[in-house]
This record gives sequence, structure tokens and C-alpha cells, in this order.
Amino acid sequence: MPVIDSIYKQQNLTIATTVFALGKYTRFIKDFLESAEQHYFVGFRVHFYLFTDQPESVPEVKMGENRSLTVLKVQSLNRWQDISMNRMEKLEKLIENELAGEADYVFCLDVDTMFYGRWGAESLGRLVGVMHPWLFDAPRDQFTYERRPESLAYIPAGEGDYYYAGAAFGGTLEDVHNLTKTCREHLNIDAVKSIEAVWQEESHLNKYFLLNKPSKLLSPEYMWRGINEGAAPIKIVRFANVPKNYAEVRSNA
Ligand code: 5GW
Ligand code: MN
Repeated sequence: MPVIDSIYKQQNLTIATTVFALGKYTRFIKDFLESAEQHYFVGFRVHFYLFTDQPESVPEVKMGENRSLTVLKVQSLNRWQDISMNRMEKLEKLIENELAGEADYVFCLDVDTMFYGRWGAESLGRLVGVMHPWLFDAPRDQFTYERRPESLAYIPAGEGDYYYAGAAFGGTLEDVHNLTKTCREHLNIDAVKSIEAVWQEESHLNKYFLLNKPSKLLSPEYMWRGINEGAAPIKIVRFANVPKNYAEVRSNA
């Protein structure tokens, strides 16, 4: 076990991890969970919370010692924008109703992903963000922040130091609760005003991180473009998108 893991291990931590798989995204669950068993917080107590509209389609995955999976049924959503909006709300309520006293840290991860290298205690922090794999080396004026002042996700030109990935964030229960509550409220207020931020919850996450700077910033090793996308700029691919046929997986959504 790497030294940093053995040091944190003494704290007897529980890492809650939420993942959403609705509609055709249930096909990603197996590889996500099996690769997590190989690479993600190995040796720690890890509790996955899988939100899905089709609990019956969740595959049997053999979990290691001190690792568990809870499947939570959620209603099917027809608009994909609602799926992303819903993630913040579901995570907010999970922290309030289930995680208090049960977990120390929580991460929220996209399901159309796989682990390829270790992800361990070095990633823990009060509030954790990941640099977006396509924009970490882009000049600030190319960041795809929401630029319309009417949205609560608005970030003026010249501001913001990183563009963060919406596909992976985390931290302590308290900090992630504040993040999800704020983003959920802002998504709702925008919706009432009939404005939808350009990258939905990712835009609101970026605004939140502008005002509440993450205490830990992870490199794009923790959310890479894909295993077959040149990884020269990074040292090791730890977690990456898996290829998906957008037209196909997103039909009916
Ligand atoms: C469906 C249509 C368009 C966009 C997203 C969806 C969708 C997302 C869905 O039908 N079901 C679903 O479970 N999701 C969840 O939202 C998955 O956890 C997914 O990883 C996450 C973000 O959506 P992605 O992965 O399609 O977004 P990108 O920006 O990573 O491509
Ligand atoms: Mn994704």
C-alpha cells in the first residue's frame, strides 16, 4: 500500500461515492464498478450509491472486503438536462439523509468512465475539483464558462483560474453538501427564469468553485479524455471517459 494510503488508513475512513446510470447509461455500470474494485481507494471502506431508473439491470459485481454497493431507484427522466440537474439534488439529499455519520468523504463521478490506474488518499480534501481534460492547457478566454450575466453561473471574462470537470468532484460531507445545495438552488432559479447554463451543472460547478476555491485541485490524470486519447501531457491515466456513441446512448433522453 502506498505510504499516503497507509497514513490515511489509520483514520478508518469511509469514502461514499455516488454514480448515476439512467436510460442507456446502465451499460456502463459493470466496467465502472469492476475497474473501481481494481484501482479506486483499494484497502479503504468504500460505499457506492448507484442511482438508476432500472435497478433490475444492475449487474452482479463482486465487491471486495469493506466495499459495498447500494442501488437507489430514481424516476426516469425524459430530458437529459433534468438528469444533470437531478444529480445535484439527489446528492444533496443523500448527504442529508444517509451519509451523515456513515461517511467521511463523498465523490460524485460520471458512469461513462473507467479506472485504469490507482486513485487513493492523495485525492482527499475538504473540497476537491479536477481540471477538465480538454481545457486544462487552454488559455482562460477559451474556458467554456457561462458568459450570459442573466445566469447565476455567469463568470465575467478575465476571471476564473481553471475550468473544472463536472464528471468528478468531491470532498467532505459538509463542503459537498454546501456545493450541491448551492448548485441545485442556482439551477432552479435559472430554470424559473428560463435560462439554462451552457454546460448545465458543470457551469454552476465552475461558478461555485470560482467563489469557493477547491482546497485540492486534481490534475486531469483523475479525469482523462479517454484511454486511447494521447496522454502525453500527463504521467498516468487514472480515470478516463470510455468511448460512447452519443447518438445511440442519448436517444430517448
Ligand atoms: C443523456 C443524454 C444526454 C446527456 C446525458 C445523458 C445521460 C446522463 C443519461 O441518459 N443517463 C445518465 O445516467 N446520465 C448521467 O449523467 C451519467 O452518470 C453520465 O455519466 C452523466 C453525465 O452525462 P454524460 O456522461 O453523457 O456527459 P459528458 O459531458 O461526460 O459526455
Ligand atoms: Mn460522462
